[in-house]
Amino acid sequence: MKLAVMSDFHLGYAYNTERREDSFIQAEEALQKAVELNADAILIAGDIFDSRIPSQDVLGRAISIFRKIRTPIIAIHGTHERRGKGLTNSVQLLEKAGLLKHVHCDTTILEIGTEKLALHGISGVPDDYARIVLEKFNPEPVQGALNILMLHQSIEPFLYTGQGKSTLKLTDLPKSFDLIVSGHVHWTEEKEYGNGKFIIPGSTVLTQMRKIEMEKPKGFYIFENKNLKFVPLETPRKFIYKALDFDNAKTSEVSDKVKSELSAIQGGDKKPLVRLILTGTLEQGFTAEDIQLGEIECQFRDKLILRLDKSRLGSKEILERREILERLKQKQLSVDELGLELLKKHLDELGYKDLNTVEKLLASLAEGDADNVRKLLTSRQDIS
Ligand SMILES: [Mn+2]
Repeated sequence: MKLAVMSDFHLGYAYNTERREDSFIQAEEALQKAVELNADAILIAGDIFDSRIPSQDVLGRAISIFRKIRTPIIAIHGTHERRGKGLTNSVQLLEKAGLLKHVHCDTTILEIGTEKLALHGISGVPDDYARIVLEKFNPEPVQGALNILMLHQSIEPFLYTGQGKSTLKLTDLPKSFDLIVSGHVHWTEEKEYGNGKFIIPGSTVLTQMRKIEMEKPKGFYIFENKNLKFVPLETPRKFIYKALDFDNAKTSEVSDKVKSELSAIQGGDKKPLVRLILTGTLEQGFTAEDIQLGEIECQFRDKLILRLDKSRLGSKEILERREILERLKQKQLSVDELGLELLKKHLDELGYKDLNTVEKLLASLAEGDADNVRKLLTSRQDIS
């Protein structure tokens, strides 16, 4: 039995931009390649569509692509397609059209020649419920069949959401399956797990532009005789991710460096995707807004698709201030404590070093005692 395992087509992604064709071209390449490689069935681990309610154009194009595939397809829906109870989602719609088999908290058996595939599927659920849903479904391998569990979740350590303590960990997953597949994460991962293997096929289209996606190509897996083979796609655009760090730089220095980096990029027959992250400090008094990037974007518009992030670039004072706020946010201080920290920082710059005075000041401010505030500020007994 030869299976093609893929995920996260995100059909309709960036539909109002020059990248509108990418998701369709790349999904079609994956499906067609699976057919060319004589896959007996194709498994799709969710997020076939990019939006919950795809437009009729997007749905129409998806139907055209799936209609050409004569190989059985089994799919779960992902986080992007999930709708409320009783409402039909877009993957169920494809099932109603006879284009694939949709599975959620269920096991479907497919007989291929003399062999049997038992596909146990859990569609995407909010991460906080993932463990409960898995425990409730509690899939058991079917005797005499190839057993595959397919889900669409954040799984530690591959993606940690940081929200909720109930995020699924790899070790929460049952160990008795031949293969466990998860969608949701957009880059590929492959690991021995329990009696079989665990894989993340990754997306077929680049949506998040993470650095790891530059290192790992887009594609899908072929699973045959319990062996995995990754099949890379040929149609995706080249992706370049680069961080440029500056130290007390002039704005002209930044724009010159950006221009020279962009000039050095070799295009292919498709415009490459370039994500440039500018970090570090500018000379005093300047902010990232002072750098004329519009002109640069114009200059390279015909050569590449640029996403420029300058939110982490600024003068030392501004970055320091932002850092204080970030630290305070992380500490989750009360409003009083937060006020005290900020006031302490500002008074420190003015030369007030005594914590006692600062606390008195804050208390007076909170009580609206302007006279005492004035008195404390004018006495300046503790000035260093
Ligand atoms: Mn996705």
